[in-house]
Amino acid sequence: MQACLSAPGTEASIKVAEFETLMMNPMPPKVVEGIAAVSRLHKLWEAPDRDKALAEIAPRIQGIATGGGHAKLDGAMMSRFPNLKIVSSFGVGYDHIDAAWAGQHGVIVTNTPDVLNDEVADTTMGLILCAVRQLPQADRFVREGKWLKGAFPLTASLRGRTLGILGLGRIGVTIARRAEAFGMKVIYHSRRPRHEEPYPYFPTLVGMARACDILVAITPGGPETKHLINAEVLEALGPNGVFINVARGSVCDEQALIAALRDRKILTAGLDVFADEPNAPKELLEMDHVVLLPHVGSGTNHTRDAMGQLVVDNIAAFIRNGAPLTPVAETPWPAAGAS
Ligand code: NAP
Ligand code: 8YV
Repeated sequence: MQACLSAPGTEASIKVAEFETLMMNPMPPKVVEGIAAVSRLHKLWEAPDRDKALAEIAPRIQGIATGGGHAKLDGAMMSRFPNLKIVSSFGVGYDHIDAAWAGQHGVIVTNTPDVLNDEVADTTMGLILCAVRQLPQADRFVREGKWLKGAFPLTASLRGRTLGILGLGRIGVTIARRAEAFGMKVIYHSRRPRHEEPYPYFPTLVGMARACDILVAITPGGPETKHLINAEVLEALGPNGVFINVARGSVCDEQALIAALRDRKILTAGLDVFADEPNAPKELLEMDHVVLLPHVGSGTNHTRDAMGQLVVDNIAAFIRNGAPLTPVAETPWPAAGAS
């Protein structure tokens, strides 16, 4: 590539062939190939001495591609790259990146919103059905030969149940539409009401927990949402209540959840995310009445390809004209005040 394209919003125009991108850990092969096609890609994991390689290339790095496994990218790490302009992250949640630091230091952070809404909403409905109807347990019942000795016990039902959504954002709304099709009533809590949506808004989470039967968490992670789901909320959900977490493990106080499940303060839980992935707490592993998934909300070939494409497209668009496609709220583009 010979082009020397103007890059508004950056200090100078960027020669495409000179744009250097760092990938610290392996990403899906299509992302690796895509970024290598639009810039000079450094695969840090292939370097025999990572620290030495980083010290040598750091001044030339303008882009970082990251994601998968949620390796932390904090201010201390980003400050090692004096010419860093863009961090393109795989996944819509970016609680593993210090986006506030990036915003204050002129670094754009991009994520992969919208392309995964349907997949994550499908997984959520699957998890709700599995938890309420105890489908994985029923599968185990057949495999273990228990059906030969008697019928599987009757379970709870979705009939007449109200779904409470914590975080009626892009994915939350997509879940709400599916829940309506299942005949469920939908209510929600977030910091602000969404007046364009038809669902009743609850200004407090405890208030919503009291009014719903199945509580789905689908907010971002990070300090602002840490342990929103606590003992009080679970108590309010009640003994027939079902808790579903497809947000981040940090949103739920896992010890409070374990106690609520053990003491039958809630009926069951379906969890796709955990505080210390890939470790799930031993107490949960030992409970037969909960359903545990290994963070597979968006985990299909179709959707991971779409997410990967957006990681590549953000870097390519930035190189082409300085305008990333999906910057996060902390690093808006054009920057506030830019003409
Ligand atoms: P989004 O459109 O930004 O929606 C986030 C929602 O959370 C908004 O409704 C927001 O409303 C609400 N919220 C934020 N902070 C809150 C707080 N402190 N208290 C109450 N509500 C709060 O994001 P999205 O695209 O739907 O994604 C949501 C999250 O889902 C991601 O950040 C990620 O953590 C998780 N996720 C998980 C998987 C998985 O595989 N399990 C896959 C994709 C995404 P207000 O701003 O009005 O409060
Ligand atoms: C991904 C997710 O599995 O988008 C998110 O926020 O949690 C999932 O879609 C994850 O980001 C990939 O590491």
